[in-house]
Amino acid sequence: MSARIRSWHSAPSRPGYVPPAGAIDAHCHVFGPMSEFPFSPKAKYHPQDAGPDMLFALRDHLGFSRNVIVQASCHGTDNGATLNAIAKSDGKARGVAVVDPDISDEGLAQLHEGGIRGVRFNFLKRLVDDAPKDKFIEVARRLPAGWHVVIYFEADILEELRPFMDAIPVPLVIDHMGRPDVSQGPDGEDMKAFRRLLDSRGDIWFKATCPDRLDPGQSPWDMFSHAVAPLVEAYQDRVLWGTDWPHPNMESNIPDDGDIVDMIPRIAPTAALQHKLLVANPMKLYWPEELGSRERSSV
Ligand code: 0GY
Repeated sequence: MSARIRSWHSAPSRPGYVPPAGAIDAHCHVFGPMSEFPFSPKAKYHPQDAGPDMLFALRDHLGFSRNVIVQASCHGTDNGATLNAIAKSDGKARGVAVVDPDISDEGLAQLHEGGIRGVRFNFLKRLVDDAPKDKFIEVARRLPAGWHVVIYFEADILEELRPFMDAIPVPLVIDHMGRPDVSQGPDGEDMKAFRRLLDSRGDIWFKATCPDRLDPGQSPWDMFSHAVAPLVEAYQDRVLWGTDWPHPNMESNIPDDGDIVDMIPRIAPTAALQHKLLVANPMKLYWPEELGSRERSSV
């Protein structure tokens, strides 16, 4: 096995921005601990342990209340580490699983019981060996009520994936906006194509995440905020936000999570937008039972 990498900042700063009460980090991961939850034999990177205690300490340090933990590719389709973190969260975490498309209905029901509310289909060749579209559609048709599908892809395959996405009968959440080239600005080809996708269905959500991955410059990631703020404003009822901690695969330019949080008021400048981004929208997807019927109705 290659050396285990540490992709996270050892002492993130405390952000200047204070998130609203109940704020949710809706895109983060856990790694291990590997003594209990080993890597998948197909893992494309091998990180050091970044378990639930570290995640929850960071959550408190940054001023957040809850987490949505997305199963990382290094754990393959064994969701043990993600379920373990959810179980330890006192109800403050829910998750998104990666499943073998042949998973039984009972297996899906068990994941629901463990706090999972969606499945992720990953199309990044550097992270997964295969992404069988037909099987993904079949499993999407069998998901428990209220679940959604999270899709991770890069901008160059957006058009190719359109028929696949059209065939998914539940809400979609697009990781990191499908990785547009933010240096093109808010009206660049990638953002235009992404807006066309969002306009094609009212139930496609997205994560305004990863300035550190998408902006070719350094913090404070001006290209990212310039390109993304208009998208957040235009689709404010369908946008989520997350730290992406522990920043899988980042071996250089590891971001300071305090800086990542300080991006929030730059892409969502008003208190009303921030509340939607951090509280109202993720609550609809992940804790709908805590909402009244009027707040739930737009999912
Ligand atoms: C992310 C991005 C990445 C990795 C994963 O599951 C993963 O390994 O999601 C990436 O390398 O771009 O969302 O964390």
